Amino acid sequence: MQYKKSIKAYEKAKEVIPGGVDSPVRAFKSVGGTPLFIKKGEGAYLVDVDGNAYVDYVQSWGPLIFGHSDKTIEKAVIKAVKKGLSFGAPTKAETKLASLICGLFESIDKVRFVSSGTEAVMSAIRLARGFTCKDDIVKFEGCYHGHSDSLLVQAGSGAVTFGTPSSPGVPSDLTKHTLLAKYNDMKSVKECFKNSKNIACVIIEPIAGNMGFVPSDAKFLQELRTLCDKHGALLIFDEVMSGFRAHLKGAQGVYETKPDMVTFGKVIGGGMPVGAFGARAEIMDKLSPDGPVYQAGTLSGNPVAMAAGLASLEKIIDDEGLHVRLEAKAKRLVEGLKCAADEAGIALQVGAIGSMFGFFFNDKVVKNFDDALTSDTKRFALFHQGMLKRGFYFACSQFETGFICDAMDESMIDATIEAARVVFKEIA
Ligand code: KE4
Repeated sequence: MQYKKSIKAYEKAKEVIPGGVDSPVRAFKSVGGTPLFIKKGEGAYLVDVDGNAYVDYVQSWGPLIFGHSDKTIEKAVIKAVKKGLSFGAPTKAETKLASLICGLFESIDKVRFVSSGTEAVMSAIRLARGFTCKDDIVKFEGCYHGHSDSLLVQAGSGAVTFGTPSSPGVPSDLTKHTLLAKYNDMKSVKECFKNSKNIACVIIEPIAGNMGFVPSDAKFLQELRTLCDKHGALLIFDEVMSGFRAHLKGAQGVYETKPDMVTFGKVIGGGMPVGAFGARAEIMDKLSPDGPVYQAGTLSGNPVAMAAGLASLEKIIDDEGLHVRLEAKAKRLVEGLKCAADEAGIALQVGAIGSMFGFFFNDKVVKNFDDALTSDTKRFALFHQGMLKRGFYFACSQFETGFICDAMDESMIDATIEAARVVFKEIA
């Protein structure tokens, strides 16, 4: 493979865009090489500006559960575009998508749409603080909830990829209200509640995807629920990534525990900019214009984005076997990778739930951020490079998650495993 046009495009981009990218993790900094500039996506494939094709296990970091250029979603978007791009006024499409989401989750009576996962979480935190009249929040080391100030503390994803889990520019006056706990560790959460009587909410990725793929223990989630009830704090499930990816009902379809509030993104926009947060009416009615908690957005509920989200969600809901099919492919992939790594004598931890999967170059099971950080990121980088040049596009960081889309078939999965068998031997 040659990357001449990507290299040229990257140099040009760096002249006018910081780091040449609009989101840091895309810069390939932790895996080396030039970020690929993409010409198009087709089904399970990405094609870069040099004409190289790749089986895409990133799928825009989660949104594209049906793969690229899905005809159903494309048709819905084109139909919406012909009626106008944006009105700044309510449309029935917003009500339809909100009703679809509320119908799936018993813990959600109402939903507010925004334009990104960051905006959904930022708004949910403000609402939790407004509803409880408390200021402190608990988050978990390694969980990433977007880049709003209060949450850029020991965050995962791009923040940890660049070793800046807590970012400059965030005043300590703000982060002093963010208490940190360890994922899957109740003792550390109880410590937070001992240190503060002012906790508005606990926010968690119930299936963490931003320290690498780390599912929570069911018992841990249930104990979180009990502790939040005891102290009058809201439990927020950040399902921006796991929503509709782990299961039709996200983590709530995998675990018994019910949250007070849920944040969504990615899949609910079908590839267009959509975020959302939802809860029971008692909480959501605190939001302006009926309630005092202010939250707003020019393009919130944008009709074109709503059309893409509706088409995506309706297709998911109508396809009862979708998540079973995707999980079977995810498990086929990770079990194949594990077997290939074992043959090469490489320690690999693997996992998959629904269409989400992950693996760590690590000889121990990863249960939290500290464990994840002991992974061999140099070997991950060599794996990433080796797979890329063989036409397989994995997330460009050990601290991310991979995705299976419905456009992938078993032959692609098996070809990925065969390529990995060669790469593992090379990097052993
Ligand atoms: P966005 O603002 O990027 O739409 O959503 C933020 C967010 C919130 N919560 C969770 C659980 C998330 O995974 C994300 C965003 N995920 C990353 C991928 N790990 C987005 C990729 C990027 O930052 O470029």
